[in-house]
Amino acid sequence: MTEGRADIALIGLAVMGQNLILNMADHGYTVVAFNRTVSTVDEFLAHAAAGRKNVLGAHSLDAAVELLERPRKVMLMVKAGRPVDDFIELLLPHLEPGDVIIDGGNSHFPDTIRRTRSLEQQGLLYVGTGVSGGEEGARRGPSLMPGGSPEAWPLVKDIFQSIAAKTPDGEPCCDWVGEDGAGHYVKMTHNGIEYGDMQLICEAYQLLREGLGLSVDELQQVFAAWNEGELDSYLIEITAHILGHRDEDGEPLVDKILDAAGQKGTGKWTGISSLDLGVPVTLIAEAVYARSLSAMKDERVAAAQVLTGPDARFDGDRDAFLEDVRQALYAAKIVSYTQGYMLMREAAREHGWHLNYGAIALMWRGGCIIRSAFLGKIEEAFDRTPDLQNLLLDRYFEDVVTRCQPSWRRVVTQAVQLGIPVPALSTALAFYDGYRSARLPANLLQAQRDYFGAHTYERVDRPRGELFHTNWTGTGGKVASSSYNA
Ligand code: 2AM
Repeated sequence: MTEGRADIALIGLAVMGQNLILNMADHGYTVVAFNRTVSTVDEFLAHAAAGRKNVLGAHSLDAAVELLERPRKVMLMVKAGRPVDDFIELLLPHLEPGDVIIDGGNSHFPDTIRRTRSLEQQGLLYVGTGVSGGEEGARRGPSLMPGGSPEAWPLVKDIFQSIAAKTPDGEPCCDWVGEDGAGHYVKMTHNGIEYGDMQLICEAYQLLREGLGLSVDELQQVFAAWNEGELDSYLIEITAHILGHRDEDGEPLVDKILDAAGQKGTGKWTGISSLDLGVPVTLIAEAVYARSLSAMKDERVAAAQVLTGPDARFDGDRDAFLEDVRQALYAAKIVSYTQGYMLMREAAREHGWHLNYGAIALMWRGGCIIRSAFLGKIEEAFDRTPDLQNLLLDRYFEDVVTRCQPSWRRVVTQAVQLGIPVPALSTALAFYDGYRSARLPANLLQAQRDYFGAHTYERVDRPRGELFHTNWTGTGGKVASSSYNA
């Protein structure tokens, strides 16, 4: 290979990085591989990439960059945080204006905003891309969510869209997301939604297990059947597989797994961002808290000895309840995605991103963990109404929640009576009821705030923006009901 002939360099040869290289090579691109621990480069070439003429190893950054055609494209698949900044620093002396650095790690979006600005000031282009689908996705087709310098998109588009997963219609699950940190923000939101989807499935599982008393085998059949209908998704599919998996002694493995969940932080970031932006993304937040509560295993075991609740089994129509749970799950899922989209819309406003919401659904349609038939419905909704303000107001979703609503209410009611926690299913319903309320009790809240802190309030019979204060106690000086404009 002569100088300047490779299409892209990829730094970071953990499994994700290696698989992306092999995926790119499968699609005819010539890729340079480099890693901090250089011996990994040789191992990769000798084994996983053995015999591939279009995978080149480099033993230094200098050598890696030398092999690239211009403008150069260098993709980082290293640990998020400091290592990304360190590699950018190391790369800078070897690059020139117009070259592109791509970060495919799970970086927090504020870091991507900062890096894009800093590199653009130096004449370089930067892409922060979400990569979802795990190791298998990286190898066979991930969902890719690139954002950053818009001028970089035409330079990486072919490679990205070739290696990305494809929808059932053959469209690539990769499109330009938006400016600076938009790609990593959308990936973060994807992960938050993933937390929510998983929690909803777990609540359905527990209701059926504890409430209905279904066996693991029966549950396996229920989830397999659900996967044939509108809930058709990767997460429901793997749940059915998990429930069918036996331990070495022939017992269901799921029963032997400790009920204390871990997390890596992207769900938490979504929750924090929602609080920062003032968007009620309640379902994802509950999903994060549900993991936190699960992790308090020892405390729960001790509390279970002391605290009591109903000890009831569901004694109604089992088949009807099963169908109720399925419908509740679908309705709550719609609320979760509605909240996720509300969050992205507000983040776009805050950061000046021009997000294409239909394209985001398309990117999530295949390759990633939340892939589902349902995302096709979201894409259709944005096709129908590109500036759709809220998913719940799309005619398809409105119809579904109307249809599922009686079941959803029965399930939440039953869960409360049985004492089975369903934080995600119930917060979704509370959100739905709040969102469709023309009047909420915040009038009283505003009165309380004005009472103790003179925070003022607006009136229903006066224009918005006109503020009033009442001297509620009649003491404390001469504060008449004054009004002024904010
Ligand atoms: P390594 O093989 O030399 O450890 C995933 O961990 C990838 O990120 C690996 O390629 C790893 O390189 C790289 N990585 C982890 N921490 C790093 C650091 N502090 N600096 C550079 N690369 C790092």
